[in-house]
Amino acid sequence: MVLAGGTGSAKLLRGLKGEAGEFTVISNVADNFWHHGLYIAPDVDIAVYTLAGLEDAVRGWGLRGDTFNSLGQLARMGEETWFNLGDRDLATHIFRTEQMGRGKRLGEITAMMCARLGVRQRVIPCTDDRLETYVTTRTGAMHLQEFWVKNRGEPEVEGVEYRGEEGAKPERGAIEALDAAERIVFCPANPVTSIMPMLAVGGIRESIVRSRARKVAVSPMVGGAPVTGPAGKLMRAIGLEPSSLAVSKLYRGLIDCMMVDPADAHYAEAMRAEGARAVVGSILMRTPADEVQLAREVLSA
Ligand code: FO1
Repeated sequence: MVLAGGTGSAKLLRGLKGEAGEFTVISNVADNFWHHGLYIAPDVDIAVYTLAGLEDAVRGWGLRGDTFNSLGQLARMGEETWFNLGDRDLATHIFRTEQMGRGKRLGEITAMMCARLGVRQRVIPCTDDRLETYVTTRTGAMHLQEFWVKNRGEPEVEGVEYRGEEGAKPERGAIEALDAAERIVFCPANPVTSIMPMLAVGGIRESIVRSRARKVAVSPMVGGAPVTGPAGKLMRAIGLEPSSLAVSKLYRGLIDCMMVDPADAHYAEAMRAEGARAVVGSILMRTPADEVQLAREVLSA
């Protein structure tokens, strides 16, 4: 069982795909949003595309070899084009939005996508309810995609909120999958925008706490900065230093061990006080061989 966010998670999923065979992914949905009348679910799509072998591994999102002609035409018609929807990627969003219009749940639609794209693993969006990460800036609150993609993560951040967290119920099958898991893996995902929203969904945190599974996290930080993405700025905004130690504090009570880079080996003792054993090794997945190696270590940690 794997808890996954976006681009950082995809690398580990790719490694796990070959090593672990069939497993379940619970995917973050708090960066989902409506755009051009379509419902976009970036983390769900990154997981599905990666497990289907269709992902653009260089960009970390979208489909390999995709083109952007539709976006060009939208620009010509004076529409917003800050979110790069590829021509083939658009098919996913059209399919999802159409199925939603027919009353299908996000979980059902994702299962259909997996079946049709030949994905052997199960991908379960953490909730079918509204759950969205909003970033509070000096000029007001904005959706995570608006902050990160439209504004390139530049605005000063004052806080982070998960809109809808009070009422978000777990998607069908999520709790059962957690309860049945022998191992729960926290991908090296942004803790603030990917893992924490999933933990805010009713019952998910509690299932992980009570689970007797081996619980392993891969740190998304190396030496005081995130490997990718806006995690550093957002962690500071919620009063935490961007470090592996701070991530272990966020995951207190949820994990047995955390894989950290040698640059973070000095946190081992402090992490132990947070209840997590530090497993020091190479966590930077620069090559496909690194992804496989880390997946093996995660499966034996
Ligand atoms: N991320 C970007 O930084 N720029 C983009 O233009 C962009 C387009 C995009 C299109 C489809 C999709 O599924 C994801 C896309 N992403 C893009 C990634 C995404 O916004 C974030 O990286 C994830 O939400 C992080 O979890």
